[in-house]
Amino acid sequence: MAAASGSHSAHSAHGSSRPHDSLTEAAHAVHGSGAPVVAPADALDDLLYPPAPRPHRPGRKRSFTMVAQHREIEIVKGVKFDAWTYNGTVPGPILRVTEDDLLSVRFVNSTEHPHSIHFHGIHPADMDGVLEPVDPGQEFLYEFRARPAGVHPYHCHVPPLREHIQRGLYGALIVDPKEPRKPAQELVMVMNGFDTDKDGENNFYTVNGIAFFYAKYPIKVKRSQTVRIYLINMTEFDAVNSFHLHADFFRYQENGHPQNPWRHTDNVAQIQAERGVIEIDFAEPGMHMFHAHQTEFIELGWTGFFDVQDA
Ligand SMILES: [Cu+2]
Repeated sequence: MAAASGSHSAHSAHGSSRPHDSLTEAAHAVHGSGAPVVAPADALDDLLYPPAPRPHRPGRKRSFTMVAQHREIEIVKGVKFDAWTYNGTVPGPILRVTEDDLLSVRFVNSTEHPHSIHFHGIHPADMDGVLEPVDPGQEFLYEFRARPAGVHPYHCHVPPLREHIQRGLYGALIVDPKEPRKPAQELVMVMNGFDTDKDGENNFYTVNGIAFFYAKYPIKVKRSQTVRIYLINMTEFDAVNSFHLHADFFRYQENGHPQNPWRHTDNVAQIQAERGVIEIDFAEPGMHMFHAHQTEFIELGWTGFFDVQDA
């Protein structure tokens, strides 16, 4: 299935009638030079760079508004997707709180379908976003104490769940631990796929919503400070997605839960809703590739570079 959708996607992505040319273009895109990205370099900043952490202060209230809204988004040059979004983007906004904050999320449904927000984590059952679908034009207030520390997905939980997720209703929630993590260059990466021809298989794979984005615009990091990535997989249709780093190793903590051990690797696989924290102390400067190690995903958009600088 992957090979068939792969060649088809590369074809439709570039509007060429000659598959051979399209595959050549895709091969260029893998290395950045020909990446068919129309968005400017800062287009994904709000989805890549999380807000700063705040010190632990039990009982502090953190209020957010999340609006479900339909929006046509562009996955790759010339390929549009009829998305269902939280606040207009796929993935939705990064929510960041500290353990024991009172997380208060006003959810407004501005679409014509019922939706909800289901947060992973520990909270009262009636705040779980499963048994309380929010009808069109209605709203709901989710309020609970944020725990446990880590990185968690949030997503719509209205059936058919597969449809509501693959359309784009998901995002990242960071819950900072009481004992703060050491300062780092922090990034959020939500891995996903897009079924742009509605055949039940993904045609493109991205990090943070735009195919090939970080191949065209490498992520600049300093070698002198740890790079910390909050990584979540929200890919529908495929059983697994993954993150592989070239030319170095990293440490990985499942769920970002402070009591979970770190393991050392250059490749991590996640099923849907699985997540974790990656920390990289780059040994060498230069361009370090990262991508899914389902290699068919690479030419369908899931590839990028860190530009590691010594300065
Ligand atoms: Cu929904």
